Amino acid sequence: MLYPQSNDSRIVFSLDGVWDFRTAGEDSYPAAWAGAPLPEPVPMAVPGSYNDQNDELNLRAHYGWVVYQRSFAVPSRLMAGQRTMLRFDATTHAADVYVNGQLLGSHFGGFLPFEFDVTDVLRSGENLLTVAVDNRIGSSTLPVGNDAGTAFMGSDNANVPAVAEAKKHARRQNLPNFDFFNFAGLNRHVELYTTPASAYIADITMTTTRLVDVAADARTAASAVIAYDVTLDGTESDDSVPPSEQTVMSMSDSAASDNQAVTDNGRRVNIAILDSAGTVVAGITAGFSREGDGSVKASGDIVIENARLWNPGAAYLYTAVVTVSADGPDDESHIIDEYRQPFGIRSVEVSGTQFLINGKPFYFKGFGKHEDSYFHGRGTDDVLNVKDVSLIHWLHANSFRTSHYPYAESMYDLCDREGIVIIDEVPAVGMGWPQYANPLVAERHREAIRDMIARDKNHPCVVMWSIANEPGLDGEGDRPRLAYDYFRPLYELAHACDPQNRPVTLVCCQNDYLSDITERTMDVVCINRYYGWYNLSGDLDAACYALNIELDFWESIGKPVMFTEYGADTIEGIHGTHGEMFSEEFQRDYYARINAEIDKRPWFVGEQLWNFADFATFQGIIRVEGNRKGILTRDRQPKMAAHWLRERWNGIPDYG
Ligand code: BDP
Repeated sequence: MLYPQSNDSRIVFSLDGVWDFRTAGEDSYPAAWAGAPLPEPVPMAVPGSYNDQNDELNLRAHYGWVVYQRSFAVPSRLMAGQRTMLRFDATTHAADVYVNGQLLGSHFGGFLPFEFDVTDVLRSGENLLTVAVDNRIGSSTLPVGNDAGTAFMGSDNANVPAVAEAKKHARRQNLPNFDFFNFAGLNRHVELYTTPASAYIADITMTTTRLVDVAADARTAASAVIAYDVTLDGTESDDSVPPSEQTVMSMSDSAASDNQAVTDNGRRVNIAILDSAGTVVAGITAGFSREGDGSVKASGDIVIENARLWNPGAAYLYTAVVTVSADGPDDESHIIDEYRQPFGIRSVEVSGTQFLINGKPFYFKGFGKHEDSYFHGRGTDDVLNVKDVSLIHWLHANSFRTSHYPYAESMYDLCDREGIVIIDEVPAVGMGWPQYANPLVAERHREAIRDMIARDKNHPCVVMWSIANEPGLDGEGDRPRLAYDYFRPLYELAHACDPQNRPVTLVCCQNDYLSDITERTMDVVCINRYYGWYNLSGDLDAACYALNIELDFWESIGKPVMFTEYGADTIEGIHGTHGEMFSEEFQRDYYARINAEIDKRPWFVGEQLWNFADFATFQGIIRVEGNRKGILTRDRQPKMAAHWLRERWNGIPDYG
């Protein structure tokens, strides 16, 4: 699914703004609300989580459905003959969407886009858009919650009669099996956009398949072969077409060459490759052909001479200007549709114990993050994203993981442009044995992997896919292969979906690494470790001793290994001469000691600590105003460790 774009063939209308809002029931919402103005609504900004936007309603505690509504008018003359789509960048977690009282459909899954064709639904004048959103999580959702609904975080005390009785009467609430606040609602942008109706560009894939003579600094290659793949759809896209012929043009030819391959229905694609200055450096014209699965595609190779490579810290982007055209009855060529797809040229590969970008061993310096901020919750916030990227540069970091769900598209665009490396993660967090036996979870998990890779495949910043965070792994009890049997097909699916065949990982919890059989089968071993915090708490000598024992084991596996989490809760302003837990000194000392151990291991390919910044969590007895493991506060001020890490990372090059 291509991100909506305005150009000569397409229009985008934003539906962001202040909508009407009502809370509804746990299991349902009044049907009448779908087709008529909401009774006594409160204002609610979109994009944004609803939880922190209203102080009269207790929206952090809300459990179940809410209803959003707004009306809008469209310039029907502009849209005549066009295909009109209604797109949600993400709604968390389930949504029913109505236009003028008509149910368009439902979507499940809180972090990836979905859309509906509203061409025949919209009317001229005002249209009423109603979106009902359910925030409930449970044992079949991703991320995973606790079905009970009235269990409590903290001590269970089930044997205390009064507690047991009170639980029967307690309000139902979301109980996450994960440690970030369950921010919900219309978290990301809502747009209407058009494409041509008869034939439109449905998808574009640009994949670096070969680099020739990469320079020692990996900034350039004598040439790069880019595989392109353009999918055409629409009411007339499937006119039978024969296999196409195509012409590869290098920089010395012009993209406007008249040596064009034209199919018998006359429809053809032109791809002009622009460098960052907007100069055409290569191009191709090709016809479409019908694939075995019925789709209509144009695919082949484009060669770019003297290619500039995308590198961490030294990004370089090209743009593929994709134009579909056909000859009209007047024999003149007419443009049917067009789309500008940015892409970067780079390779990613695991070789032995190294993680190679453009053939050079890369070292990950960075963090796990969250989409999380005051007032917005998990709502898309470009000011925050720009600020975070500037802090990543300030820290001399080069990467982060989208823990624990795919982020808004604009963050990937920023990282493409700023040369920041991303490990892209699906919202599979909180998983264990009940989920492995549940086919609905497996189906949702497959869908999340497919949709994430389909959405993010062209981003050069994405160098690895993470198919889960800290799932229960095998080795315990009498079901030794359950996790392996569940995750192996997903690992293979991720590889099969990715045209670039990037490395795939699963991020593993502090566990019995000797008996676990799944983590070691990943392309990169990604470990979350809390020696010195959750275990051996406060004793950094013991923590280092334990870590070294475990690292000796990973050395024997012969794969690249990295931290994807390690850290210590730290309250800014708490200090101590001997750096006890929760003090700023302890966090700094923790990183100094643990990092000194990994520095001895050349096969250790990265340190992504936990977390970039403090973030909101569900309330509970181990969280004071959320998770405080940030090296920055929630309002992005550095703790003492941030200054220490900044100096350390300044001394560690991206390429080892
Ligand atoms: C890990 C989780 C992460 C938590 C972190 C913590 O992956 O989401 O926030 O622990 O407890 O288990 O700080």
